[in-house]
Amino acid sequence: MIPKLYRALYRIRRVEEEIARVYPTDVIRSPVHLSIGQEAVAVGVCAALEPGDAVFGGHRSHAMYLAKGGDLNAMIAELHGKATGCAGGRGGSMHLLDLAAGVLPTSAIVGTTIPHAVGWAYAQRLRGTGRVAVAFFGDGAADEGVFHEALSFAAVKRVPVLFVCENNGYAEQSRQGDRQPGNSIFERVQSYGIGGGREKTGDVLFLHRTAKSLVAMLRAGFGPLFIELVTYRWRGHVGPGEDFDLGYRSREEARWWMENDQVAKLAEQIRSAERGVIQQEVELEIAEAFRLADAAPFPEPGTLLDHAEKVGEGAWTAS
Ligand SMILES: Cc1ncc(C[n+]2csc(CCOP(=O)(O)OP(=O)(O)O)c2C)c(N)n1
Ligand SMILES: [Mg+2]
Repeated sequence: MIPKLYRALYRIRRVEEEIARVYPTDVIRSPVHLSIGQEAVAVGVCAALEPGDAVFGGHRSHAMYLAKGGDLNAMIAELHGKATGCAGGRGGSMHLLDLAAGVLPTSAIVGTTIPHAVGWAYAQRLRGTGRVAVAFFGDGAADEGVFHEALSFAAVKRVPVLFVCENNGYAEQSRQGDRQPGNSIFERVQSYGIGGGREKTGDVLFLHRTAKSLVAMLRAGFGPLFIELVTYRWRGHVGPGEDFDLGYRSREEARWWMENDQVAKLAEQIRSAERGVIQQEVELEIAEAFRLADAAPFPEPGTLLDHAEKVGEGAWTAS
């Protein structure tokens, strides 16, 4: 399991570092919200899922998309606005999807995919498929009315959905404490009769074990469940750079998280020869994804309305 988790963590870290490196050249036609530092949440949780399960996310979803098995080439092409992108080059970084891998379309509008996850999971319950959904969202999404509406409905209908709140302490540059009473979102969620927990740990092995037992509970009919995972983003809210000079947070605050970097921690637990092979394979895969994205065409202007028509025909319906 450790090599598998390491590969997933290293791959996401390196993909996003590469996005950050090429971003100033303007080949990426999309704002990017990087997950660097937060990867362990998506990796730990998604490793507990089956291919037929589905994940739902928001603007910061590169890690979730890749951890669930989303196609790397299609994601990088999407960021480049190319026709081969996972949303046909029309959506960019905040609108990722890979239906075959169980990545349902993400949205830039904070909180909006939480009810999508609930609806999808409710359909699974009614059909008796045994599949579960995971809704990934941030602490900022808990400020939205739709968050509470979705929790309430999920609790009443005993929906097999795992709510994963990636609490990095900020919504853009505003602190959680300036927007919400108390710091425990899970404490408030319990008033809906929803079980789960709150953890401040980057430990990917712990997160994976926890997610596995929660997912097993969902499949056994004990849904919905909620985990609030305190985490920390190392880069700015949006864009490739750091933003410790903006005055809303300090580098000192990031220190504990950087010292507990899961990519480095897991690397120490793998023999160097095996680690080298993983790193080399991942680097080749990333270089190829950027090469393909660069070479791919932009969408034809004449196809602008293609997907608008297809929505009406139900082409986006996931099985
Ligand atoms: C409904 C809505 N309100 C405001 C915004 C602007 N906005 C984009 S990201 C963001 C912060 C979201 O914070 P959080 O949910 O904690 O996610 P994080 O960026 O920390 O991962 C905001 C307010 C938006 N996209 N949608
Ligand atoms: Mg946040």
